[in-house]
Amino acid sequence: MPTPGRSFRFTHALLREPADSIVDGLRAVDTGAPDVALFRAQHAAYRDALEAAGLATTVLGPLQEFPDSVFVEDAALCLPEGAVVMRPGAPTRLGEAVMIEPALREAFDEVRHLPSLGDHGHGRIEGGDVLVTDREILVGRSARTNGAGIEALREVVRAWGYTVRELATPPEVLHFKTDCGLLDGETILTTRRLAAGGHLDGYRLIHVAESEEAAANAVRVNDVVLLPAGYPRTAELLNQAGYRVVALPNSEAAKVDGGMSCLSLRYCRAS
Ligand code: CIR
Repeated sequence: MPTPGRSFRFTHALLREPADSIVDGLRAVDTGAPDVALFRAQHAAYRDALEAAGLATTVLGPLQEFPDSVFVEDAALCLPEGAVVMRPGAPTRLGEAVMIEPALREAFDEVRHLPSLGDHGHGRIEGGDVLVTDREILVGRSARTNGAGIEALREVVRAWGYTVRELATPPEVLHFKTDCGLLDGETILTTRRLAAGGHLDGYRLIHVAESEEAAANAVRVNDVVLLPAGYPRTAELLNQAGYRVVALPNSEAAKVDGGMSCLSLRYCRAS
């Protein structure tokens, strides 16, 4: 029987300092380059919030050659049993997985790679498409994550007792978790477009307020929910539902399609 709360109770987090090259980060719509100094300040506030939530943080040095490497969540999946190195679907991000592995080896006794399966060859999968709940691992197929990547992850985590369920990320959405976030073991914050497929049935769903879709990439960390600032009606909905919301400025990460979950890898370690 899995430990209740294992999907949102953490002791540690791994982050990476934004590099100056973040101005060249991938983005679906160009609304201007992030201001690097402001990005660093917002990143520091995010780290402070994780520490205030009880996590010990490690911040890795910036990687100038990988503009999007501040978004560490896409390069790995951290589970209580060990870490899995992802294989990002964005060609400019593939090397990030190699670069994060030494830090994973420091933090985990076990670090696994995705196998290459039969005719499928190397799959592609990014952590932003993976939502771990207390009972299963949901993975949204997307422009970055394909069926072979999902199969490979299934293969790796089966031995740890996890079930992987493949869902669909709406085509206009970058990652599955761009549009949803775990609130507790049974509850998911979601946009209506993500929930429309009915795939999240069985969970208690809280929908973000109308026109506040970008609030969906929230992340539950111990007793608080980190929410991007600027979405007051969603924050109020969560407050009313009994969650303790910490709203964090995210304007610069948002310019390159980043939200609350992608800026850290959260995990549990005994010491
Ligand atoms: C990208 O397009 O890959 C980055 N600019 C943003 C990644 C955000 N990651 C995430 O939501 N997990």
